Amino acid sequence: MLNSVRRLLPAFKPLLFRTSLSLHSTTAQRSLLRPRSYSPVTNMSTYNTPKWWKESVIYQIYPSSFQAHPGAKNEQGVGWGTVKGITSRLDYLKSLGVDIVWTSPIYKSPQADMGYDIADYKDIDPIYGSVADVEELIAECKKRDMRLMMDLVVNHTSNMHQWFLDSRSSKSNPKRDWYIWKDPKSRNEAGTPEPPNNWAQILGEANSAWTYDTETGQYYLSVFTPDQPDLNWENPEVREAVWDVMSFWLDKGVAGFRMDVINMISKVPTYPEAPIVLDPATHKYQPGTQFFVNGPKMHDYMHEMYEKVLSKYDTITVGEMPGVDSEDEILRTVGANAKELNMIFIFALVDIDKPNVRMALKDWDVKELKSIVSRWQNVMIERDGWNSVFIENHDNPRSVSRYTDDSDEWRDKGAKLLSLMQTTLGGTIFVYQGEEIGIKNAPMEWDPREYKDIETVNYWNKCQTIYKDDPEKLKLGRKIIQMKARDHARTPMQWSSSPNAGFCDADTEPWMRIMDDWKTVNAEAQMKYEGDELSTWQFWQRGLKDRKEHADVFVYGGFEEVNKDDENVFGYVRTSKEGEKWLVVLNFSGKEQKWMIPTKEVEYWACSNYTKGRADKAKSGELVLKPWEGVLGKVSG
Ligand code: TEU
Repeated sequence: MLNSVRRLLPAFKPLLFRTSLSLHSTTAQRSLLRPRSYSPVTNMSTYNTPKWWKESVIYQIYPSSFQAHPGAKNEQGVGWGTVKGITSRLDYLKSLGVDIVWTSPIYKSPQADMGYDIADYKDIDPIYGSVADVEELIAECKKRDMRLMMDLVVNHTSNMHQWFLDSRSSKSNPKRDWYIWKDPKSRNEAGTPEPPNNWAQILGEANSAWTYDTETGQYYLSVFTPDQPDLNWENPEVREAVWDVMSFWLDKGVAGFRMDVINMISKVPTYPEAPIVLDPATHKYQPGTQFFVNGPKMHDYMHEMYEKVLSKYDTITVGEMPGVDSEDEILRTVGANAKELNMIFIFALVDIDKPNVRMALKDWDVKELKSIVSRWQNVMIERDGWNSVFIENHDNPRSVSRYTDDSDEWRDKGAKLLSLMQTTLGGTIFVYQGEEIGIKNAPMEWDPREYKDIETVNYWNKCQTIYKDDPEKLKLGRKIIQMKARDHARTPMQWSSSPNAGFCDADTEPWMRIMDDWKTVNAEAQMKYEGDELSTWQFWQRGLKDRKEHADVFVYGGFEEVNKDDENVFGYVRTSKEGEKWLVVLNFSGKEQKWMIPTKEVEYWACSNYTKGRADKAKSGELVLKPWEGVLGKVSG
């Protein structure tokens, strides 16, 4: 599949320009890293001090697509997931091994960006339910010894938030300074204004990050879309308002927050022009991320948040932090004594195929994947930080399609291989809705109009305008959508072979097309599957259970990558403080591989993605791995 894309790539140069501040670690950067082989957890470190938020299993719910309760429809009469629907599935989540449910935003919102545009932080959107429903969800979680984590989206609000409506109403409104307003850079002869700088919108890269307001003759900054004006964090009233929102939900008993683009809250105050990295013939506006990712005052704001709110509660906090690669910078947030956040989402792995904009392609290989994973495992152990372990979320394509082979022949093996990797890595583990049954990307045959996400809609509109006379580029545009669109993660959950996959009522059309394979690929079928090997769901359940039972090793243990130079196989040893050792060997290729066992004797191979129980394989010397095979072996001390 990748090969056909590679052939098309040279025709599509503009998207391959590199940013001066690369969002990935380049070869040059990587060579500066200290060579790392074995990272034991030292006595000085608090890395392996047990904490509930370290060993919890978190499951991310994309609420519109998870479960509609009976009779639930949105205003357009289509099936839409609800809070009551989530509550009805808590037993399912419990049986998978989940401790914390994180739901993407369910607050009041016009849904321009699926709830990441919030119009009232203290209310729930009626399409999802009510505050009382959330209180019930919290209580039902508690009964099962589970917790609820909310999404906190405070880099920006909706343009329909009362704060913004007030702010835009006049230049003298007391809320004017709650957002970032600037005069036009210039006006042409006809009086048409030019935005204050050339920054591009993130979810519509052909457009400006600034939106003009004709009433007051100024632009406001809206780095994602015009519907999402950026809050002005320089203003202390804004920060107080955010602390108030956080306390509101923490007082209701939520466990903590996943914080949306929390590293974008501080902008370089001079708002400089972005360097030209995309072809200016087709892209008038350029990525300005380097001027608002980990900006000058970010850590001041994070400390204030900690002091004013987080230090008063026992919370779980996860910052979404795209575009930052510096270890020092990341440790300033997640270091044990940083007094900022418990952990962040580092984007390196999910950006492995990203050049300078997300809707584009970049080649990658298994060695790169290995080095990214090993690097962050080692960094956090050596520098007393903490990792989040994830490869899917609502902004990314499906992992089985992206990192393995999603054909009928290999899909289950691939999904289980990725499960084995994640359940044996150090840090707090995140499972994304549908990942546990190996949902894959929608196929090429889906018309681009099936995609609902504003990013894809804007991207496809742009392709159709810019490349209207170039069928090859349009074809590549479609391919990019098939490989990268965020909607792959947003198709409704496949619960069973009942109508609409059990997602919504039989006589209600789901808000988004369900994957065509739901009759065979669904949670119910996989939970009761009986065969020579475990289903993907059962494999996840097993992995999460083993991880908990051996938390000393898999959550808190040391990490050592082995046979580093192998181009296809990722091998590593995890070791507990007491010396319990496990070897993980993952064949990231569709071919049989021979691999030398580097450790002493393997006592037994506890699991494989090809078997139900123990695997019968060589215990020393040469190990033969089948395509996409992953094995976990107990190593003698
Ligand atoms: O995403 C921020 C982000 O930078 C990306 O993951 C984003 O999806 C990608 O850059 C698009 O090319 C967060 C949310 O997770 C996402 O769903 C929202 O759209 C975005 O913030 C704005 O709130």
